[in-house]
Amino acid sequence: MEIKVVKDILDANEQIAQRNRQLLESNNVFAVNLMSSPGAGKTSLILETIKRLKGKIKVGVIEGDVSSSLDAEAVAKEGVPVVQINTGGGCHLDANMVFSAIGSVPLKDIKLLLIENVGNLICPAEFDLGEHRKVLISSIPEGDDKPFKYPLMFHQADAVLINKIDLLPYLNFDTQTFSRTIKGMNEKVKIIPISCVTGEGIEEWVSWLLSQMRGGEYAKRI
Ligand SMILES: Nc1nc2c(ncn2[C@@H]2O[C@H](COP(=O)(O)OP(=O)(O)OP(=O)(O)O)[C@@H](O)[C@H]2O)c(=O)[nH]1
Ligand SMILES: [Mg+2]
Repeated sequence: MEIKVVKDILDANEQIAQRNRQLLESNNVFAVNLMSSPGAGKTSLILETIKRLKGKIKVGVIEGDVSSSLDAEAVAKEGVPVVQINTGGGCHLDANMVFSAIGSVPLKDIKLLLIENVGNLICPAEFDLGEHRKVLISSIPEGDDKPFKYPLMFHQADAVLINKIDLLPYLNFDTQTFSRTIKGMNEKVKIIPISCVTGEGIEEWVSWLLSQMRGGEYAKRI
């Protein structure tokens, strides 16, 4: 019986996620679900991405956190529309939370919606939000064994960004083995080493993001 309940929840989530996707597409908005453990660099990446796309593509942001609006305040300073979702203890965003927030996002004015999920490598992988791409940020201080411990997240990601590579000289992290392990689980995944502090790799990330948007049916309108 318990298994059935879980399945019902995920089925209901999937239906709302599809509705979110249709709503986004009818407004020509491309959505990215950014996932990582706490502190891996989701907000830092959002801020870097906004800076690089300034004057090129209008961005909106949905910030998911258990509590506080600190990340949303940092994003708002960049002058982009941002909506905060507080899950009140929940360890992930779900499609219904995003549906509630989307109503406050000016979809007609933006082309790209960045959704910062709650910092957690487990539950966010289970819940489709209606996004077009899932991006996982895995950072050097977390260690290179994470694909073995949280396989679903690595298996589902369209891209894995290896963040904080400026710290490589100080920590034991084997980037090549890490990348090889991920490719073994998910052969189509794009892997980009980045640093939100030095800016290394951010250009490549933004190029990949734009290529994904341009590959979609809304491409010509971007
Ligand atoms: N050295 C280094 N520090 C970084 C880098 N990116 C982010 N940080 C730092 O890591 C800390 C956490 O970064 P955030 O961007 O807040 O991480 P987050 O994933 O949004 O964190 P939560 O929202 O709490 O889950 C901050 O102190 C950042 O300055 C990086 O590339 N290198
Ligand atoms: Mg954050």
